Formats: sequence, C-alpha cells, structure tokens
Amino acid sequence: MATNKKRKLPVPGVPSSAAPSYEEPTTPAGPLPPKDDQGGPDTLTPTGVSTGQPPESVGQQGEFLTTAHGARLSDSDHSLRVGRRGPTLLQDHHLREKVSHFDHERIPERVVHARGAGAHGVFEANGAAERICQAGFLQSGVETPVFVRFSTVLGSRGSADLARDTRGFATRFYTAEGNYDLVGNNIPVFFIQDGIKFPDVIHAAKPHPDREIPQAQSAHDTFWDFASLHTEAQAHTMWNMSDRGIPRSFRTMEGFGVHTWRLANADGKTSLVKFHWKPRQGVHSVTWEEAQLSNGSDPDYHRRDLADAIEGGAYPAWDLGVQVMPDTEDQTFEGIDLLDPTKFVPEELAPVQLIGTMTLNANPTNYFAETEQVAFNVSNLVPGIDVTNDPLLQARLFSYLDTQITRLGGPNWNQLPINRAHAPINDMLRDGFHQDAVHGGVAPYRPNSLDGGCPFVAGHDDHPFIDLPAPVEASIKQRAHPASFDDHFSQVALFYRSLTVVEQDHVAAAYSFELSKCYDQTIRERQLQALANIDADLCKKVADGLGLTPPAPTVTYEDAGRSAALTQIGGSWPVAGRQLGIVIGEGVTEAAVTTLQKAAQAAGVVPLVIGPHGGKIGQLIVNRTYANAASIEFDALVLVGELPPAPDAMVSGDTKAGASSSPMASDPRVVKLTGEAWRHSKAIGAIVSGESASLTDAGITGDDEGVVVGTAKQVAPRMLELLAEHRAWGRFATSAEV
Ligand code: HDE
Repeated sequence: MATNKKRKLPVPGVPSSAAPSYEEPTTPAGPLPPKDDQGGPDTLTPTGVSTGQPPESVGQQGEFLTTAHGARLSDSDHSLRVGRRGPTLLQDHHLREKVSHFDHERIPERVVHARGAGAHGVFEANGAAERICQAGFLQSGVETPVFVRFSTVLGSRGSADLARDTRGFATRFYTAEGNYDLVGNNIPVFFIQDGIKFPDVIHAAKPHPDREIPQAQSAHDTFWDFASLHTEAQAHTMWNMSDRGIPRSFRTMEGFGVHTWRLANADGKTSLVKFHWKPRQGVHSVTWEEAQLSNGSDPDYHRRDLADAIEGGAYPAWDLGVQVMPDTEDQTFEGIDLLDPTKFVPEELAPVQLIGTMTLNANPTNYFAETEQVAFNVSNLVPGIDVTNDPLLQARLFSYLDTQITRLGGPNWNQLPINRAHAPINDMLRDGFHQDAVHGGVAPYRPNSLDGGCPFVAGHDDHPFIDLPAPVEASIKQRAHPASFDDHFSQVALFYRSLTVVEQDHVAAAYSFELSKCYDQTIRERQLQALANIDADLCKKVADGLGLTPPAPTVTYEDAGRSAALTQIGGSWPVAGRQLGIVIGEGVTEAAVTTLQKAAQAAGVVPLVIGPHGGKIGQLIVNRTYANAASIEFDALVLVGELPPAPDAMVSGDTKAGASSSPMASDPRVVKLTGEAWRHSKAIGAIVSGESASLTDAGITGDDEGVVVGTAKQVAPRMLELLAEHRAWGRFATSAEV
C-alpha cells in the first residue's frame, strides 16, 4: 500500500495524475502513474510472498495496446469486415475478445452493503491492549496496513449516499499473523438477536418484490410491518431514525463492532470486549432536508467527501477503543446480556479505553479491483481474538465466506490482491475457479511423508490461532432464546432520553416522515404502540404528525437511565476537510477573498469560490457558479460584497433562478443558497461595510446566531470557530420552546 506524503491541494477532484494535452497524444507512452493520493494493495503472490513490484506495475505494462494474450494491436476502432460496407467476420478475434470481456464486466453486487467507498491506511497500536490481548498488531508501536470500506446497507450499488440507513464500517487489518477483519457498523445495536432472522429483516427492508420500489429506503410498508411486529428491532430502528442515520461524512461516524468479542492475553486470561472507533473529526450528521437535497444534486456526496479529504491531505483518523468487561460465566455486565446484540453497554458503565489509531491516507487506485472485490470475512481472526456465543455473530461466521463464493465466482477469492494476507500462506486448499497460485509438491494432505511432512502444524511457541476453551452449559438441543433477550424497550428509551431536544425533534420528525409514507393504517398504529412502550412524549409527537391518537403503553420496565455519550451536540472539533463557500460577484474586492482563502487553507478547510460565471473574475479562479452550486456542498458560507442578479438569472422559465421580474437586489440563486444554509443552521458570513442586501433578501440579520458581518480579517477567524461547532445549534426551533 502506498503511503503518501501529506500535501494540500486547494481544490481536490482533478481526474488524472498529469494535465491532458488538447490534441489526442500520438507518441507511444507507458501508463501514467497513479495520482499521489492513490494506493493499491501490496503486490504479493497468491501465497503471500512479496513480488517486489510497485503496485502500479500490476495492471498495465508497456506502451502499446495489446490483446489479453499480449499481441500488439494496430486498430481497436474498426471491426474486421468484408469491404467497407459489408458484414463483420466471425474471425475478428479482437472484436470478440473485447466485446465478450465487456459482457462479463459485472459481478453480483453485495446482497446488503452494495454501495460503498474504500480507502487504504495504517493502524498504529499504542500498547494499551497488551494486558488483555496477545494479538501482535495490538502490541505497542506496531503499525499495520489497513483497508476500510464504508457503506450503506439497503441500496443497490448505484443508489444515493444519503439514504436514511445504517452505515457499514468494515476494517481489514493486514497483520503479520494473518488478516483480521472487524466488520462493524456506525450503530452499536442490531435489528435482530439471532442470525436466522437476517433474511427476514433484509427482505422487509429491501424494495417491495412486486414493483421493486422504493430504492434505498426504510420508509415503506414492509419495513415497518416487520419492525412493529418484531419489537426487538425497535432499538436499531430508533438509532436509524436519529441523526446517526444521515451522517455528514464517513469521516464523522463512530464505528462499533456490535457483538461482544472474547480476547485472551499472553497468559491465556480472557476478557469480554466491545470495539469502538472514535472519529477524531467528531460525530456529525446532516439535516434531513440536506440529505434529500444531496440525493438529488450530488448522490455521491459521501464517496466524494472521503476521496477529496484524502486527496487534499486532510487524512481522517479514528481511535480504536475497547470497553472491557470481565469474562464471567453468565456473560452479563451490570444487568446487560452481553450476548444480546440489540443491547449496548453505556460508556458511563464501562469507559472506552483507547488502544490505537487508524489513519486513512490513500485512495484506491481502482474501484472495482479494491473496493468492489474486497471480501470481508467475520471469521478472519488472529491469535488472541475469538468469538462469543452471540447467536447473530455465530450465523455471520457462516455467511461471509459463503457469500464471497457467489460474488467473486469461486473459492479462490482470498487470492485477489486486495484479499491476500500479508502473512505467509500454506493452506493445502487446491484448484477451483481462478486459481492464481502454482502450487508445488504432491501431497496437499496431512499426514504425509512425500512432501517431507510439509506443511507442519504450529506448536504453542509458534503462536498459532487458539480456539479459546469456553464452558458450555449442560442443555438440551432447542430453538429458543434466553429470558434476558425479552426486554425490547428499556435501552431504546435510554437512547431517546439521552438526546438533546433538537435531536429528539429530529427523531420524531423521522418517524413521522417514514410512517406517513406507509399506505397501511394498521402498520402505523402498530408502530405507534411500540413507541408508546418506549416514550410517551415521542409517541405523542409522532401521533400528532400522523393525525392519530397516541395509545397507552402495554408494558412496564425499569428506567435504564441516561448516557451523556450519546448526544452529538455541544463541543468543538477539527475542521480539516470541511468546505467553505465564498460567494463573489463582478468587481469583488480580491484581497478580501484571498484573506478568506488563506485562513481556510491554513486550517485545512477547502475554500470554493462561487461566482456569477465560470472561469476567472479578476485573478480569482471560480470553482462553482451561481447556477451549479448546491448548498449541501458547503459547511459554511461567506458572501463577499454585493451580489446583484447575474444576466442568466433573468432568463424566464429558469425555475432555479426565480421569476424574471424579481425585485431582489441580489441574485435569487445566491439568496436561495443563503436561505438553505440558514435553514440548515450553518455558519454564514458577510463581508460588507454596513448591511448585506443578500442577507436581507434571505430574511437574515447580522445579529442572528451563527452570522458574522464585518471585514475579511474579522469574519475569517470567527467562521472557523463556528465551523468547529458543526452548526449554530440555537437556530433550530425546538418543541421545548413551543
Ligand atoms: Fe453483514 N453481511 N450480515 N452485518 N455486513 C454482508 O457480506 C450478514 C451484520 C456488515 O464492506 C455480506 O461480503 C448476516 C451485522 C458490513 O464488504 C453478507 C448477518 C453487522 C458489511 C452479510 C449480518 C454487519 C456486511 C454481504 C446476520 C454489523 C459490508 C456481502 C447473521 C456488526 C462489508 C458480503 C463490506 C456485508 C451477511 C449481520 C455488517 C451477505 C447473515 C450484525 C459492514 O455476507
């Protein structure tokens, strides 16, 4: 994996590692090297030995176009035909090879988590885990290459990034003891307690089988039919309805291993742990309106954001942490059954102890080869990390290996470059579709004497994987769950009541939206009953939204308390990789813009100039125009000087521009942009002496919360402070004030 030197680009997004010539090049040249921000998997043989080749040498070599068997070609634009106007010949091997390969370019997309984005990086352990885990990659100072894939769950590969959904957070550590895959989510609880229900919940959440709609959404009857009947799903559903379901960025998500895992230290002493990824960028979300706007104007919002941040040098980083619980016989902690994946352990009961840091520092070189073909496997474990009897986890141990066989076309998917372990491999697995290795010897079996007894099993001192011995209660064979799995509501109430009023309002609005999209009244009423069992206030807000009467609760349980760690509001975080929109007009004072740009760049923020037309205004390069800028692109906005209507704003019929007879002093698209930034509680600045007509047209005054008016030198530092708080939270009207 290539590691990059940190660098800063003013505006990430350039498509190639070299500027293209205007005319088509005519002199033969080798393939261009990848862009500085790109990395590929290490070049290893199928058995894990380094080839010593640079990553970019693998796919393409030489300066000439060839067939797949290496013959140089002189023409790839014309098929071999009888004369100039006659039929095409079957003997055209190049046509057949080219088209036939194209016909087979697609592989089945993932059944779930089909849409994702990946990045390479490195994990460095701080040594704090040594006392509980013997895994080599967790020992102090050890650096391990990683590949991470973030994803949505429900949508197909081409769906929009900002669906309300759980996000996958899958990390592969290429450790010296074999690959370790931590395949988690951005939400610490799951819909079901037993893996046998997974096909049910996914069938319910996926588009209806008759018309295959809606795409990438839970706002439909089958999902709420299942969730309301199967109340153990209420916990995960509530997290999805909260702001966690619409993250601002993959970079601003927490990650969770969800299940409880069993670790063993060098002395064989075991503990139970929950894994957490804590983003150094903070945990932030978009508003629901931003999510909807983005799905229309930039459906690749999260994918672009991750790639741009890495390309721009704002490398996202997460601390890996563990909550450590004693490995007791009943495997419960403070009354929480650690084998129940619909429950989490509040951080107040077991603090998250940080054991290392992951930094993502390179984009993939090729989406298909890396992000699409990466095949995570929950049973990729290393010595010192073992599973528990969580029935959801147990089913996953089967599913991941099984799914890759169909998805990647056979049993040798472990040999694909992105899946190869960085440890020596000698596995006695042989043959099968797409066998890349040329295995030697005659005895792929044990015991043997013909290959000298090779390969040997590892002794204790050779650090083998150990299936940790675990007592199993004397029992009968049955399909049943323990009584401790019966509480479906207490922690859901805990989650809701731990949020601030702004966040609670968002939850209520999300339920109202989703249920209003259901056609069936019974399903709405049944879900309202579940909400009544969680929190009467929430139930009433949603019932009001649906025009229904809130029902009375049907269950009682002990209050599970509150957890301050669950709110996303109230704090200040690094701003690197955020985007600042700088709106300018003709005749702008360039010095003011330069001051803003310099201040932004010094903080790692990407300044994007938005002008009335493309190209340049004075010496300033325009990155977006009034016509193509979308409010969701910018985390904060500064209006520089007066911004009168541009000529194209007046074209009648331009719905985005507004009516041609607009009485506004400012361009209506700037007013719309500013109004949206206002509604989404983003920081807004205006560089004017006196009043800003654009602010006034958008109904905003200089005294409003999160609004700064003044000179560039006054506005720039204040904007960065406001940006660090993510939003001007006080601007949201809350139900508490009504
Ligand atoms: Fe997955 N899951 N899952 N899952 N999952 C897949 O594996 C499955 C579960 C998660 O970026 C599939 O390679 C079953 C929990 C992520 O490539 C499949 C059950 C959690 C990803 C599969 C679960 C996850 C997957 C689809 C219930 C959070 C994306 C393609 C027993 C802890 C990985 C693939 C990537 C992907 C099955 C439950 C997270 C079909 C049967 C719980 C992040 O094998």
